[in-house]
Amino acid sequence: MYLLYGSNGSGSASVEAALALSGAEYQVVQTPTADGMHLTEDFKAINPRQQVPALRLPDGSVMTEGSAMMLHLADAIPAARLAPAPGTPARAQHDRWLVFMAVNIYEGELRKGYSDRYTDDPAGVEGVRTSADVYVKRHHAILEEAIVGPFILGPERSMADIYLWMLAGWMDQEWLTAHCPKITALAARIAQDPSVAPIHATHFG
Ligand SMILES: N[C@@H](CCC(=O)N[C@@H](CS)C(=O)NCC(=O)O)C(=O)O
Repeated sequence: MYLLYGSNGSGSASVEAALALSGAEYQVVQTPTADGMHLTEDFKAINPRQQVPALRLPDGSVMTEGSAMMLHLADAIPAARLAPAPGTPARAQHDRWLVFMAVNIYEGELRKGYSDRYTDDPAGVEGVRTSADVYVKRHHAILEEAIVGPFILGPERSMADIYLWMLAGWMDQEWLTAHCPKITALAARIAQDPSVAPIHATHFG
């Protein structure tokens, strides 16, 4: 049994969708960041960084970093076929784009959402937010160009697509529809999957 420490609208959405699509046995331990549940001593013992998601594996060990969880689940549950086989060129591209999204787009979203943490100057907060917004959009545009279609790598859905569905959900939908039609369509396909639809409603409804 996997235990996913998560919060609605957070980076736990992609891991929850990955667990559901993998057919894994799992439970979500609600850790709402809006209520400060990630700041408790109990949660600090689970993730010293005091962020969600955190994932407790069936052996009791804990991992953090949502993108690493996606890669781990792909390899731990290969029957779900949510990533190309390890060591193949296709897998290299899969991992490339997943990490691209984690270190650029997710990171940029944090600068948008927690702008005050990125400057000591109160007058600079809005500038951090607006430059992060431009940065996130620029990286969506790069990804848009790279999508083979209908999914990132071609006809097969992968963990990278599930991750992109989450990031797309955080975007201004009007901007995304106008500038990134491939991402918009891909995210809609993931959202409409019967296993993901209730998770989509919980995180983005
Ligand atoms: N690098 C981490 C980032 C996790 C993260 O920033 N989570 C946010 C929610 S999306 C969080 O817990 N924020 C609460 C806080 O930082 O106070 C990952 O990719 O999983």
